Amino acid sequence: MKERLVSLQNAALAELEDVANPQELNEVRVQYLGKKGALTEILRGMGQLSAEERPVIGQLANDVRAAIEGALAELQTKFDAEETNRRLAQEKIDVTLAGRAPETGTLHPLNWVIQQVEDIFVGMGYIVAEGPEVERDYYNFEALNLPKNHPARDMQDSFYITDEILLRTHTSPVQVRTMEKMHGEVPVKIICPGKVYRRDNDDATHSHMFTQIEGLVIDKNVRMSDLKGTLLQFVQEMFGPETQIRLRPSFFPFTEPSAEVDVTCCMCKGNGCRVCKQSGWLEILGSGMVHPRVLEMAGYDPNEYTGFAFGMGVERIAMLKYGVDDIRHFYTNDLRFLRQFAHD
Ligand code: 2U9
Repeated sequence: MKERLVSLQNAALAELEDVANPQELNEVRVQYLGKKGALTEILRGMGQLSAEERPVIGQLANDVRAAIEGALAELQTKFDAEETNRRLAQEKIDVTLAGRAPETGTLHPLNWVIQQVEDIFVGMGYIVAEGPEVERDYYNFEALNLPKNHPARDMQDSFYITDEILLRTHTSPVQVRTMEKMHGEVPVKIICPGKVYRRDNDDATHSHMFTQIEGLVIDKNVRMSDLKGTLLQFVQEMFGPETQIRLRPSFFPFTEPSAEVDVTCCMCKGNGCRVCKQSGWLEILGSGMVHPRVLEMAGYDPNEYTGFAFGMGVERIAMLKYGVDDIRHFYTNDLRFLRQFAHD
């Protein structure tokens, strides 16, 4: 048995000399030290040994195991180091290589128009105000002189959440909330951009969600001529210095008197074209003097203060300014469309 153990050790160590990779190393390990390996096989015969022989052979068997395990571990360390070196060489990165520029997005055309309109009005001393899109019936309708039976409050036209709560149909509630917060202080000079919701069927010119910008000024001695001068200044900065405006009488429950505002067509400079249907004019705004009841409900004495307000659809402005023929282009996020508005 002693001879068998010694020759087993010699055979194992000789075989290990020719081992070239971790797979072969493992095969040798299984062959000699595995559960069904050669060493186990020899040790099975231990039972037949005498009481004197057993500890001697046992010790020898342990030495043989230790010698083979030592040789295996040494080779394993060598293969591990080789593998580490191989990976270090293969996965080396050149930190001096020039980086790849990240792809940056561009401002969405609607946000760009909002930014331009805000810049123009901030230049005239206005403050930008925002408010919730889920709104109370009171702020969206009641406070704007739209009584309970008014057709614009029809359940068919608005997205109601409960009897008292709905998705705002215009940004006007932001103005009402601002007036309340000002507690009768003047001047109020605000511009309110934001999303609004109406139960329309979507088509080339309608969307159930669109973007508005409304403005409100309240002070002493605010007149219709202030409204007209403000809007003229705005459209000339927005569409070019030759742009003219024309006011047509209109009706809104929250303004009196009310006017719809046309600008000279930015496509044909007022000469008549397909876009303006040969009229030379494009409708872009609604406006008027704030209704005395609206002032009063929000805490402003209509005998002391007057105000003007106006509202515009951002999509419509963008469509006219950039010649976009379908409002749905703004929401479908086709990069070929959006990239046309990339600018510095
Ligand atoms: C308060 C008082 C008055 C806001 C106004 C309009 C006229 C208007 C439309 C333009 C196109 C909506 O997007 S659109 O469909 N808006 O015509 N909006 S005056 O009047 C107000 C607002 C708030 C407290």
